[in-house]
Amino acid sequence: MKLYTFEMAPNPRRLKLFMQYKGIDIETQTINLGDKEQFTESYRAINPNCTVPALQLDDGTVLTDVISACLYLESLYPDKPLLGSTPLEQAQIIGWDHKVFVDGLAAVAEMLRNRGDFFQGRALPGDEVIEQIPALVERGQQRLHSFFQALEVHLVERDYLVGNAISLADIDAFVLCDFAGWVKESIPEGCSQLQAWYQRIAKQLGG
Ligand SMILES: N[C@@H](CCC(=O)N[C@@H](CS)C(=O)NCC(=O)O)C(=O)O
Repeated sequence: MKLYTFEMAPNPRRLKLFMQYKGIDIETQTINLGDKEQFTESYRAINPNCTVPALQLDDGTVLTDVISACLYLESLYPDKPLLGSTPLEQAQIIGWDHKVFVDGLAAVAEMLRNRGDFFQGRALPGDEVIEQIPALVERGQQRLHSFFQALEVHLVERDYLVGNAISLADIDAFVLCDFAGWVKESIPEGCSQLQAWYQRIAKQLGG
């Protein structure tokens, strides 16, 4: 297997933390998004979507979504499960992970990509020209604030988003909290449950 990634970007970081927690080590090649290496012909041949991460399997199949790479790796490396141990846990983890992606990570991406020169014509990932819509910056901020509140409410009397152990949903929400810093947002002062959960997850992920 070979992993194409750019570790500091949020989606690659989700997969990195998942693999790190489970002790999975895979040959890795960096695709530098800062230098726009995702658009080179050689990388397009691996992932025509021009996004990272991409996990290339030994038979040449390429998984281009974090969730599919995690599901695949969880089957190969079942120790320290991060996708649940019962059918109900599995369903709830996928549900929360979906919310984190759509309501959290996408909200920050909406704020980040709809302003500034770097993302001009690239308001969404991929090589299609998508113009920025500056009004989406404020909408993204509203969505992010609502989601932080939703997490705060959910975490009352809970140590983890689902069940009694860390899961991919926690890892992805943790990445979201750090990604919010890219648009100068952070866990709101009043969200004490979320703050405590963040410290708990940071400790388990090793800082
Ligand atoms: N559906 C993909 C999304 C991956 C994605 O959007 N990755 C971003 C980095 S966080 C990317 O490659 N962006 C390339 C670009 O902005 O051109 C997944 O779930 O992994």
